[in-house]
Amino acid sequence: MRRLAVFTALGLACGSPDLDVSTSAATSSSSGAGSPTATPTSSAADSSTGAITTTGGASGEASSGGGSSDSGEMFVPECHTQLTPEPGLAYVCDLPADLAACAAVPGAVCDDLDADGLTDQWEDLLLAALRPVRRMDEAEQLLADPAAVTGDVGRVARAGEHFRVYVMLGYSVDYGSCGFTGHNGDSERVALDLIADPDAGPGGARVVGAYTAAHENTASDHSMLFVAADLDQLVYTVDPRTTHPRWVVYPSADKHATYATLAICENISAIPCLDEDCGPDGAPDPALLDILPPVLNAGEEAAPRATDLAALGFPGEDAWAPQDFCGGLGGAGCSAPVRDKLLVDPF
Ligand SMILES: [Ca+2]
Ligand SMILES: [Ca+2]
Ligand SMILES: [Ca+2]
Ligand SMILES: [Ca+2]
Repeated sequence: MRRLAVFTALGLACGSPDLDVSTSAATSSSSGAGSPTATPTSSAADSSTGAITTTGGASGEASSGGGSSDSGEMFVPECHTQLTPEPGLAYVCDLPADLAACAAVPGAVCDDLDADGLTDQWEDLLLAALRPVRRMDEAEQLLADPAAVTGDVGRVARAGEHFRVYVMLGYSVDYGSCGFTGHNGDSERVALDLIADPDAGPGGARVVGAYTAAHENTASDHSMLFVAADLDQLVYTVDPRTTHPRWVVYPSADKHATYATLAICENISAIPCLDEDCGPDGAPDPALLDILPPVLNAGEEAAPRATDLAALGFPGEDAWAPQDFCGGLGGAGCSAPVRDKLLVDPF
C-alpha cells in the first residue's frame, strides 16, 4: 500500500502503471490491429492497460468520485498478477473487491456505477491485469491491413462466491479461410473463473478456471475449459508494460478462433481449409505479433458503464444491444452480439 497526498496521487495517476487512466487510448484503438505493437507507447498509463476512459465513467476512471479521507490522502491501489507453484494465475491486490469493504478504506475510490457490489476500480484493475495478450500467427492478414481494428470489451461480475471475467476479443474483420467464410466483425472471447484469495490482500483472487472460445456454437466448436491441473497448460509471458505475468492466447490466422496453446490450435484438423494456424513461426521478432488492444469495461446489463463501442474503433456497435457485431463496418452476416460474449457463462 502506498499513501500519497492527493495532488501527488492525481499527478501520478497520469503515469502510474497501476492505474487505468487514459485519455488517448481511443486514438490508438484504430491502429491497434494495423500496428500490433501499438500498446507500448510513450504513455505509461495507456501502455500498461490500454483502458479507455469515457464520459460515462467507464474503465479505470480513478480520479472521480469516491473517497477522499479526512487526512486528504488518496488510496492508490497496488494490484498485479503473480505466478505461483499452484496452477492458475494469482492476483495480488490491496483494494477490496467488496464495495462495503472498500468504503472502509480511507481515501479509496469506491464507485459502483454498474451496481454489482464490486468496486469498479477493482474490476478495472483486474480486467486490465487478467485479459490475455493475443499472440498472432505470422501470416495473419490483419497485420498487413491498415484499416484493421482490434479492441477488448470486458465484464467483471460475481457468480455466487466466485468472480467471473469475460473478455470479448474484438476484430473488425474475420478474413475467412481459403477465400470464403469471411465476414465483417469478429467477436471472439475468453472467460475466467476466480475465487477470492484473502491471503493475497482484500482484493486478492486466484484463477480456478479458464475458457477459450473457438468457433463457439458452430459445428466445429473447439472451445475448451481448463480447470484444476489443466490450468498448467496455460501460457504466460512477462508483460513489458507492467513487468508482471500476463496470460497468452493464440488466435488462429485470419479466423481468430482463440486457443490456449499452439499445440491445441495446430492439432484441430489436418484437412486444408479446416486446419488452423497459430503462433509467430519464424517471425524475426515474435513480440511484434503480440496484440493487447484498448479495453472497455462494459459494466452490467442492468447498469452499463459502456454501451457505444465507437471509442474502441467500432462505431455503431454496442456492448449490450441485441445486434450482431459488424466490427464498425456494417453489413450482414456478421458475428455474434457482444452481449452474448459477456453474459453466457461457460463455467
Ligand atoms: Ca461494480
Ligand atoms: Ca461489473
Ligand atoms: Ca472468427
Ligand atoms: Ca504460425
